[in-house]
Amino acid sequence: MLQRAPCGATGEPAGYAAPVSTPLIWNAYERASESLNGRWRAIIDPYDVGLVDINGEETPRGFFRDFRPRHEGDRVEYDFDSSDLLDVPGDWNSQQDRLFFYEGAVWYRREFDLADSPGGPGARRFVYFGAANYDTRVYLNGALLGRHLGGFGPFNFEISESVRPGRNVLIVRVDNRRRREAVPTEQTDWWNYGGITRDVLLLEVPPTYVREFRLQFAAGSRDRLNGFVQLDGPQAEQSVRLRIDELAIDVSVEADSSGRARFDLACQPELWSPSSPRRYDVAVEIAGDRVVDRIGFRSIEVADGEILLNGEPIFLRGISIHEEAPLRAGRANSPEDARVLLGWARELGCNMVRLAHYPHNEHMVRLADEMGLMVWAELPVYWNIDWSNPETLANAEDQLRELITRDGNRACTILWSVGNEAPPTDDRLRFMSKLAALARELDGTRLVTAALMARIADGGRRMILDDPLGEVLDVLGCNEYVGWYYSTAADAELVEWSTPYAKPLIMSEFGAGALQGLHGPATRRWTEEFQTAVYISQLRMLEKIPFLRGLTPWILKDFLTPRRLLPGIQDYFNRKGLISERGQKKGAFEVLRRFYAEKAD
Ligand code: GCB
Repeated sequence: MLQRAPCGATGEPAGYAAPVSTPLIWNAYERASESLNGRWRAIIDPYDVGLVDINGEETPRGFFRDFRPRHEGDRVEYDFDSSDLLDVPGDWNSQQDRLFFYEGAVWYRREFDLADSPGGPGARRFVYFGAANYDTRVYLNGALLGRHLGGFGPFNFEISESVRPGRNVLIVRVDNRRRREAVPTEQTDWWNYGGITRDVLLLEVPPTYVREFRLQFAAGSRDRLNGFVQLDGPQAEQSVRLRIDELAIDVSVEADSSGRARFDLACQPELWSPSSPRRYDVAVEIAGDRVVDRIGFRSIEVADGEILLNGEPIFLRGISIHEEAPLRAGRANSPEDARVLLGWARELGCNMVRLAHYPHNEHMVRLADEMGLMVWAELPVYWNIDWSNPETLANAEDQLRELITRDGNRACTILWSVGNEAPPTDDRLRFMSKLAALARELDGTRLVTAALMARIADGGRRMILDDPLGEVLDVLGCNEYVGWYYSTAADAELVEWSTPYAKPLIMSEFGAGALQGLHGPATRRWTEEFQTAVYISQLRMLEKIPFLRGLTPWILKDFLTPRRLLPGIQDYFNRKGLISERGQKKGAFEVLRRFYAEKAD
């Protein structure tokens, strides 16, 4: 969520619902750009000395000013030039031992020389962040550009007015302290990686440019493409040309005075599917700007309790994944990380991945699109959110907007999940229903889901999925841990499932913890055999659920979390991975792989 730069040098924004300062530029990687990735200077500032004085008031000596002593006797108690270096993109926790548990502020500095503008006079420039966790303030040449809240969404600021020829100083303060009112809130079961965790780009666009573009099948159709273009700039009212050469499409539409142009075309492209992830180069052209996106077209619907991909019932063979690097502790942030993670999912026989519990980086989604892996995308509306706080809702809504703006053209994304495992209170129902409604308003072409929890009845013999939120979802998700948090593995096979909703169910989580390489009887917790036994009986139980249409077990790989403290076993890792953090597969991987091989079409 973006906030307008308030008056004053640093000053606190008035509230979470403050207006957006610079609308998000879609498809940043396809623009003329310069990468600002690399080694940035960083000052670790646990007491916020760079922001406030001893009374907590805004300090006139804020670090964003990048002061240096003017003479020998001058007092300046920080110095970017001799400070540490941190990698961007990258979480700070995995870069220095002393930052492993750190939650607080870090000031980053990156200097850059403005290259000659290939776009010529009048070109507009933006600084774009794939994500930074969580509360980010961005300053250019000593002035605040604005602030962004949220750890997993892209954001950008226009710097056309403040950037100057020659040397420029970009200073970014990132604060990852957990807050009650934040999304996510204080408690999560994953590492609170702080820092500028995704790519940073300097974008250049013409004075009037294509800011956003969406093209997908119209809801319910496979022969009509529907979408819009949003122009930004002084010449917003002009002709917009849309070209898909491979489909012999070349049409022009007039944008209205707000820069909006709408498309509705009869067209029968080859369909995108896991077995044939066909995509087309789609070009949008206006006077002075041209952007290309590679887009696949498919339909996704529910009917009679089935999930229909391109009109055919499909069973979702999924796995849940955290955005953690495959072979080193830390946030995943590169195309290579995505290739390993999604390669493992493919090896498992998946046709779908659940990117839990927040929007993952764009490399991941683009690669899934290319590989033909369907995606469940999720908002970090997790556990005990501040449901009755309107600013928290506004924040969650903004995170949803960022996600849909970024990924609205990805055929792979079939499900928007508005959250995970929240208690069925009225406030939460209202909050998550609003998110579901917003998802539909912004994108009527995909399905809305959430990971719910079932009610345990008859001493564990019956599981009833009657969470009232089920009413507003297209697809039910459910997290259950029969055989791990309750009952035994053997009990799983006796459990009967029911729901009052005539809707398809994806079992969005089940699993058990095992330390890779630890062997013993199947009754001994933490052994691979224990985990395998849970998978075997879970899969038998799941086979008997008549409305089950998919599963995304928990989870592909062991991941860091401050909630898992058992020495020698967990050591801050959630051990429910099918693969260890060193990339070694556990026995249960093979159990699921075989199950999926049998289910494969
Ligand atoms: C859940 C949560 C997930 C946890 C998992 C666990 O239900 O959705 O984030 O990591 O259980 O391991 O307990």
